[in-house]
Amino acid sequence: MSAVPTPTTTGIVHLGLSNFHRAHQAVHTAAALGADPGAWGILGVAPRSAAVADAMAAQDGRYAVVEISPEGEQAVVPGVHTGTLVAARDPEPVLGALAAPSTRIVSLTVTEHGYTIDPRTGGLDLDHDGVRADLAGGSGTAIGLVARGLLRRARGHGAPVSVLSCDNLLGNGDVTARLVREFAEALPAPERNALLPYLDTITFPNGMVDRIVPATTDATRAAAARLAGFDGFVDAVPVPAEPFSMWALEDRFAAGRPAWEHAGAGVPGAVFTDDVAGYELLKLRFLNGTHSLIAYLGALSGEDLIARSVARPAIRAAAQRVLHDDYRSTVRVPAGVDADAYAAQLFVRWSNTALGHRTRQVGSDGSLKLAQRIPGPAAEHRAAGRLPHHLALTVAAWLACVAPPDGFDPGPHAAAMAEPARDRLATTAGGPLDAHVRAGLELLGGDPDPDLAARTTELLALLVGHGVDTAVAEAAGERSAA
Ligand code: CS2
Repeated sequence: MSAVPTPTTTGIVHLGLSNFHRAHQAVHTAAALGADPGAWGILGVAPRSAAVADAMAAQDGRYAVVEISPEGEQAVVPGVHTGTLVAARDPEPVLGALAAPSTRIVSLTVTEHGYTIDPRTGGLDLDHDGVRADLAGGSGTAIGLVARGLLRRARGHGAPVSVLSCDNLLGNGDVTARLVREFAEALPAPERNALLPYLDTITFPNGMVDRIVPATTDATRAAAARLAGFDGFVDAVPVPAEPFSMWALEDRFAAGRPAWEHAGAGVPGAVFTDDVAGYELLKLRFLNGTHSLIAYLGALSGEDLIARSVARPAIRAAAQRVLHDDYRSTVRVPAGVDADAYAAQLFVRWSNTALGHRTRQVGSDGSLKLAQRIPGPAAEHRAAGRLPHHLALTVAAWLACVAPPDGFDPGPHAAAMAEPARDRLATTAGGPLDAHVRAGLELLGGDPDPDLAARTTELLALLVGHGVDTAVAEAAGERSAA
């Protein structure tokens, strides 16, 4: 249950009322305020959907985080939200909150998809309809909304603020800063000239976020009812989460921050470090990169859950290989971190069957997620003359799931994955496999390396022709001549 009285002042406006925010930043903020109270209540802003925002409002901002481990469940009630809004429905109050002098942090969990990045350039997608509408005065995209909120601050009191991305993007603060700046530069002169100098006075700290947070189910609601014991209402929007949580951040906050270094509410304190890049690479590659491979191979094997997927010997072996052979050598492990222990712990975290984390959730938005996970390490291996077979297998398994070659049925879990590039990839799915693979690799970024493309094509042919076990054995160089 909540250890802290709900704060009354909003210090943080958070965009993206996702389960991830509600089980990570909100819980770390509860820990911080439990140890060191302050004016750091969170106003939660949902971009479009009113479901969670309205349910939370009806519950006075309270909800339970149900921590699920194989040993059992326990509930924590963060109780740090001062209110909720829906940006598409209430744009004016949201802009007002972003611009309020009492707002000292603007944070985001809008997923890789929400940053409106052009995958070809890595910059802001100026052809995106939403970005164009926002440049003309709207505030419908995350970057547009942040920029318009900052513009209002710039034209008003001019007090500094920090913009804190909590998404799985490499250099998430730097990326957000660059996108906001590109947006500002594309504005008409009066707005541009007001916003650009203000951007120099604020900060965009980088951070690494880590907690596995599945979607809410009826089982989560039943557990919350059993464990959280709210008086007078049934929690409609509890969040399931694994017990593990980690947050590594740069301590560059232009207008202060909660004392997130404190442990509490079931989570350890955040790590403040100048080497966030090391933590990000470790996490994005060891965890997220391997997670993607498990999800795609699992879905292709008919598995609904990550835990059941990683329990399959072939998938477990492939996960070990991608992590240790293809990711590990590309990560400069931060001082004081035991990479072996982190890797071993990952397999325990992924094996948490009770958590119910689904292959379709991790496999969704693959074109955007893999762009963060594959091209960087693949290029490092190619530059050193090595072929990263299991990165090729990851791309092949992604394509088999979301852009299956004609005549191949990847099964219901793959079919249920959301993929923004599905239509685009479908245009090459009926043609030669090598052209299809090239199109897929191009979408992840850059000019595909020919050897990587050829290896990916071979593995895709095996996946769709002979199944997961054969493709895994081939990637590991263990396929018998027969
Ligand atoms: C997962 C992440 O869906 C995904 O792509 O890899 O959401 C993962 O569960 C979190 O990043 C864990 O910190």
